[in-house]
Amino acid sequence: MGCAYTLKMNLVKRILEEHLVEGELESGSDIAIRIDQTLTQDATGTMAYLEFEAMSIPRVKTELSVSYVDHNTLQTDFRNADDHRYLQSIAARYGLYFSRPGNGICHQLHLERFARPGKTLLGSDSHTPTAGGVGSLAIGAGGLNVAAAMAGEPFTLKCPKVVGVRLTGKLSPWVSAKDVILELLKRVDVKGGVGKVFEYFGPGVETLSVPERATITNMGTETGATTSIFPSDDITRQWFEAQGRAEQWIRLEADDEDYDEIIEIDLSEVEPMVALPHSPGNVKRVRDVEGMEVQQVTIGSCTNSSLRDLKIVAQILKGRTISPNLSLLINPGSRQVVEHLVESGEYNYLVDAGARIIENACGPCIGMGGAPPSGSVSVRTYNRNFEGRSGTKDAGVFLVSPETAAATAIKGVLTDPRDLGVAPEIKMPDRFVVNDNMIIPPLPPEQASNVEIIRGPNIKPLPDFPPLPDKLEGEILLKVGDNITTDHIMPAGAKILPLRSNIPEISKYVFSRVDENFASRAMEKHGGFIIGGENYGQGSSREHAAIAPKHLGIKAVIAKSFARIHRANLINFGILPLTFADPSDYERIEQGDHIEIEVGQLPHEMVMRNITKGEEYVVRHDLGEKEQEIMVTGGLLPWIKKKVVS
Ligand code: MIC
Ligand code: SF4
Repeated sequence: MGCAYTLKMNLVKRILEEHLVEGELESGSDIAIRIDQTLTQDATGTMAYLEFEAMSIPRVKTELSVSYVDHNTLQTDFRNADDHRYLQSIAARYGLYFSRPGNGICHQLHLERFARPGKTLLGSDSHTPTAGGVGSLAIGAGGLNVAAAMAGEPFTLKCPKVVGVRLTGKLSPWVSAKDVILELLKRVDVKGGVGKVFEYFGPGVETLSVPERATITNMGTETGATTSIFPSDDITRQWFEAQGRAEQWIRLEADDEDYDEIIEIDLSEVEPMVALPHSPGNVKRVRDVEGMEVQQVTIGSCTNSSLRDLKIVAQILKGRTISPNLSLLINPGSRQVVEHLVESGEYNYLVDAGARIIENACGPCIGMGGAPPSGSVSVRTYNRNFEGRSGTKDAGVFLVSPETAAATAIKGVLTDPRDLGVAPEIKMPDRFVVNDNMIIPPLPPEQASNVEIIRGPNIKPLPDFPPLPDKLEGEILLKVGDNITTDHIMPAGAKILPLRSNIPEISKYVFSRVDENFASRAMEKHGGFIIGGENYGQGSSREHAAIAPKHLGIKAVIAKSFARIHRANLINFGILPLTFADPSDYERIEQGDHIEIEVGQLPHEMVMRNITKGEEYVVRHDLGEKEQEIMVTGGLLPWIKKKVVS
């Protein structure tokens, strides 16, 4: 069990301690925590439920599990629709809530309807920390980890360092929460949060509404952080009351500021910010880069699709017309948001100004439609601007606040919203319209056990995961640089996303945007190795970035460092994540080199022989005891099956 009970603790420690099942609350050491809630979305969910089914558990063991459909809603053929039907039947059979397509984006919906202060939430999507906006300890993970949590397994993670972000002051007109998180990204970049949780505190907290806090915790993901969290205070209470969930609110505030590190942000000094292509960490002041011509503006996504955000956009656009040189797309976060916009008349301001309002779903954020023209500038309120993610490889995506996006849509050039004069006021409702008719509740167990699971032809069974051999050998199939994202490894978008339930098919696209021959080379050589730089696998939680390479025979990735979720996904699917003892060895290895590693019983240091060059390098792993067992067994699924049988 964890450290002795102390009354004074920061929020993160307090929630971790209440959920601790194994280990000590010392940063960097392996701990396991009980998971209260899970969420999945359709692009990672089908795989997660195939994995859950393979665990032979009759019903989810969590307090609450929700299956959302929001990513794959284009339905250009039967495949997405088949996945939705499969997910609905799974939810009915195993005791989950099912949020039907069109209801909204998982994170916005979870914040509105299910997230609770003090609860742990594990989601198969990297932006699960959105729920940290109401004081939930919400962590993104691979689908298999979420499946294991639904089966009642505790979730293992490295006990994070807790960074206190002290907010003072108050945001100026035209500046909003997105600018705050961009300011943080400017300071810490896309790796600065690795192994850490950002806990917000200080007098500035009470100046931010729940949706604003959620924008900040949502995009905290882009720093590489395990999660981000706000306290649950009177502002949070008002949110719960307005959502008709007053009884689910509890007060939860840090009673000690014993942070490992403190970052100070004076909200009154924050200015409109923008992340330049192709990294969310490439942040500048809008003032410093304003004026460039823009061909597309998109507003929405799980970062900025709340009622607060779309109301301000509507008020800015009221009575105006968007610039003739660009198009404006809006993907709202939920039906609740849309219903309020309609009721207040603000929906018309958007439509009249020329906005193309699309479905309440991820949409253009993940390249599901709405691709910008070639060579263009797309200004988005989203959280990621990785190359090619928009669906247009040579477009440059700029990430901004809703205020900056709306001002830009009017002017046709990147615009600091302060140039528009007096900032509009918005009025938030005291009570939200609550209509959960698109959320199907779990069936009682006696009815659930009769439900038939419906699988379409695109849903292929999981591949086999054989145990780790004593020796790994083969060719270096690819060498890449720093900050390789999961969008590089396993691209998404309208063409590839529908293949998420079909590993043999989706495997053909591994690294396709980096090297189109990668998959065929890997197949021809019967697998091999990948060499990566720093922060390999940043971004999404998609476990396809591990399963698909596994299917192609990838045995190990040797990198300078790994992003948290991707590292866990590699282990879950039996690919060994190794780092160089001497990072300069990275320079010596080339694509095509033949290498051998005796892994035996997985000592923490091993010798990697480069047969082609006649050299040897020391490589390391940092796997904890349980992770080593999982790796040797061939992955988390065979490990859990073995545990269930024994
Ligand atoms: C993303 O924003 O990249 C996604 C799509 O939501 C992913 C999940 C996925 O790849 O399905 C994420 O962030 O985890
Ligand atoms: Fe969906 Fe985009 Fe949010 Fe990912 S980042 S969950 S694709 S809206």
